[in-house]
Amino acid sequence: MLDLISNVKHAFTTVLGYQPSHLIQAPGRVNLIGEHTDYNDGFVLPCAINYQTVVAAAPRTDNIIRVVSVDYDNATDEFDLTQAIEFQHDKMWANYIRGVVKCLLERGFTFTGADIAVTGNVPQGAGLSSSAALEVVIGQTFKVLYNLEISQAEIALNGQQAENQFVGCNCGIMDQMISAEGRENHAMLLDCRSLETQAVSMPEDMAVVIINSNKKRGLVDSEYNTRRQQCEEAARIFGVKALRDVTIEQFNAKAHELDELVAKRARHVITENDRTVEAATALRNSDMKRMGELMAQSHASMRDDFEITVFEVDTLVNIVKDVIGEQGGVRMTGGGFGGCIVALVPPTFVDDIKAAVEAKYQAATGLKESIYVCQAKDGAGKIA
Ligand code: GAF
Repeated sequence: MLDLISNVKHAFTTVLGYQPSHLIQAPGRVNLIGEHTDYNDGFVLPCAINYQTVVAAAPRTDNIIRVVSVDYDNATDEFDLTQAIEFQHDKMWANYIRGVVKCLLERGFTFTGADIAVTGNVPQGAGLSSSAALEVVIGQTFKVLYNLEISQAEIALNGQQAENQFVGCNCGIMDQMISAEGRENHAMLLDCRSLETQAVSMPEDMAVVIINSNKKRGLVDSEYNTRRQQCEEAARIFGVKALRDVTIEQFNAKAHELDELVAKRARHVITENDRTVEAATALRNSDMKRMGELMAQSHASMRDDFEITVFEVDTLVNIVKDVIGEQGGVRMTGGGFGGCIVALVPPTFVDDIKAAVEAKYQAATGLKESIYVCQAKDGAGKIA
């Protein structure tokens, strides 16, 4: 984080010409279990990670927002709060900031401009929520600069709204909520209907290992939207608001009335919800054997029923499984169609995992992995 801070301060002072008044951060996340359940009003169990988006900022009085993006060669964006805030087709990164600002204004928050420099080390396009971290850090920045009376949950909802309505990606609420409300050394059991959260302490003797398959995530938006539609169709047939309201017994009794593909999608969501709630208990009790079983079932369900894993990701999961046996768990994490796997393992296994992946993954897939050993960190806030 020290590098991020010094880079962002440097960009602020060199490009904008004076010292920032505040430093703010928001983390990326890894989801331990509960995939594609958030937009079904279900449960998720993510934790915030020690990869963050960092902002240096200062307020202005002339209704202008100026932004410098360190990660895009100090590219800049500028807009006026008194004019319509337009989508930028040639500068995608700027739309996350524009969208968040526009949604804050629409919610009735008032402020008079800002200078913002932004950087981050959340891997982009890996399924670790770099977009949510950016949306949340910008919401948090305005909260800090203008003492806005906005809760962390509303910062998350505002970020999701920006992504859904301005950027045009139909995501659920998990990523923004964990980035806004994560807690050090804890995972978060989130009820995506009520937005109630429970902090679940991470067992001390477990490492969180994230391995990026570096398989470029293809067709993510269209496949994601198709899955959402299939889940909505299943909910309609069951006559409920969302699949969260269907038990596995109810599903089994009526599954034959559903189109085969829709039934598989629904079965993933319904069983994943149950697994996620049980996993929170397993984690809380440091019952890593059960946690490992649940993560394995989750992966199989994503592979066979929801059909969102790819060869590279399945390969990584199998390599890690062969190393850890019953000592922990491993599964794909995030939206799918590429991206990362997550393993919860005793720290003594980390070197063996690295060695096994290095020896086998590239040989099997032609791709080179990236490995991140992470800790669960606090959600968004001011950097002291
Ligand atoms: C992506 C989405 F942004 C989340 O809302 C969630 O649906 C996830 O995919 C799948 O669990 O990260």
